Amino acid sequence: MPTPRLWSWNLSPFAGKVRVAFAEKDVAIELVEIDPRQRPKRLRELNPTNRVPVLELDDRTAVRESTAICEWLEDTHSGTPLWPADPDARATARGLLRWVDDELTTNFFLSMRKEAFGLEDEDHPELVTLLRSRLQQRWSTAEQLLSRTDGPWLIAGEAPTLADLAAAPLAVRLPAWKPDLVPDAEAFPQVDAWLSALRERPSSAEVDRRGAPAADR
Ligand SMILES: N[C@@H](CCC(=O)N[C@@H](CS)C(=O)NCC(=O)O)C(=O)O
Repeated sequence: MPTPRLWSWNLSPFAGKVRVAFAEKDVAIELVEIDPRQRPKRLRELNPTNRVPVLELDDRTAVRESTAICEWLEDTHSGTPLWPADPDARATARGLLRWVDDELTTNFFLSMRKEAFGLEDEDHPELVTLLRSRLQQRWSTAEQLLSRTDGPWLIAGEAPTLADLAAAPLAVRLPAWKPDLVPDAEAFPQVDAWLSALRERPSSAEVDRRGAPAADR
């Protein structure tokens, strides 16, 4: 199988989630870095939404959406499983992954993007503050979810599942970009342990990884 090509942006948490998953699985990818302000024409050909990540498999096949790309990775490669083997645990993990993406990752990274690139005309003027307060409100739910296992992962077991790995970009970026938003370790000890465990994995280095600029291709 030729090395798959991942269209990526190093600041994208969804591209970061895919890079982390490939590293956990020990599968090589060719990384193409986009500049979100000047997206290459080829990106829209591969993905009409013009978003990253996109996995280009060959001239005619591209997989869009970070979770779909990770599912493809799991289905096509052996090695460390990204999902639990048990169907009940697997379904639970899929639901938790969705929650991490929608409630943790999106609230934080959208607030950063809106702060950096500015609000759209239709956005609420306090959108950045709203998104951050939504994130703060989610820590107690995260604490409850993590308290159901012996830790540090969302599903009981030695290794993280994709539901955990999806939070790696948040675990790395939150203390680096907005230390004041890091959940209080005394109030949320399980969340603190979870984010630390993600940061300690070698795969967390992928959060910062940049590819070769798309313009060079
Ligand atoms: N649900 C998508 C989200 C992808 C996404 O929002 N990508 C962002 C970067 S983090 C993007 O390319 N946004 C461009 C835009 O919204 O115009 C996934 O999981 O892949």
